[in-house]
Amino acid sequence: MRQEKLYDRLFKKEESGVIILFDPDRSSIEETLRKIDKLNNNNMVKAYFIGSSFQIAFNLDEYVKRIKENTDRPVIMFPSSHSQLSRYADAVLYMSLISGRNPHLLIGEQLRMVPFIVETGIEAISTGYILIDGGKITSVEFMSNTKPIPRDKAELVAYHAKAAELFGFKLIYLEAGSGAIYHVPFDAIKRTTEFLSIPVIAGGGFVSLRDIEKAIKSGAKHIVVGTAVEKNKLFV
Ligand code: 1GP
Repeated sequence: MRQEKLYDRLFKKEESGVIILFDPDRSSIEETLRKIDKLNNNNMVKAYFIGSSFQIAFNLDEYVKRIKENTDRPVIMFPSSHSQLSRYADAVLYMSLISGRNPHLLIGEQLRMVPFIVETGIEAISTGYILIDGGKITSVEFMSNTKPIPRDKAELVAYHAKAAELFGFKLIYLEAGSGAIYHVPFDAIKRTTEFLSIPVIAGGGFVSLRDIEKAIKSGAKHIVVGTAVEKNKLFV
C-alpha cells in the first residue's frame, strides 16, 4: 500500500494548529531541542519548519537529524535557497514567491532544487508563497528584493492565491515576514480561503494565542510562529 502523504495528513486531515519555525541561524541546536521538548507536549503544535533568510553557516543535516530524533511531529524544510535542504527532513516546502516579480525566486532556486528532490525522493509540497506588508521591511522582503502586497488589498492577495491554485499549487502560505509588526490581516485570510479550495497557512508577526485562534477562525489551516517562540513569549 502506498504511504499516506504528509501533505494530506498535515494540511487536510489534521486539526488546525500551529507550526513552529526554527531558524538555525538564530537558535542553537541545544536551545531548539530544549524548546522542542516542551512543544512536543502541546497538542496545538502540529509540525516544525526549519528555515532561514540567510546562508546557513553550519551543519544543517545534523540540526535536522537531531530534531527528528527528538520529536514525532513532522519536520519540514522551509528553504530560502537550494542550499537549505536536508535529506533528514520529512518534506520540503517547494515554494514560489508568486507575489514578487523576481524570476530567481519564481523558478530559479526551484530549478536548482530538482536534483536533490529527485535523488532523495523527498516529498515536495508545491506552495504559492505570498508576501504581504507587515508594517516594516522584513528580512524576506529585503533578501527577496520583491515588494509585498499592501495590507489593505485583500483582493490582490486572494487573486494571487487563486492564480497559484489554477497553476496547480497545493498549498498557499500568506507571509507577513518574520518579526512583522502586523500579522497577515484577518480579512485577507478570509477572502483568500473563501475563494480557494486548497489549504492556506499564514505566518509572520503572530505573538498572541488570541490572534492565532482568530486567524484560524478566519480560515487558515495552520499558523506559523517563529519569533514568539524564539523570544520565549509563546508556548515555551
Ligand atoms: C516567518 O512566518 C514565519 O517566515 C514566522 O514569523 O518569526 O514573526 O513568527 P515570526
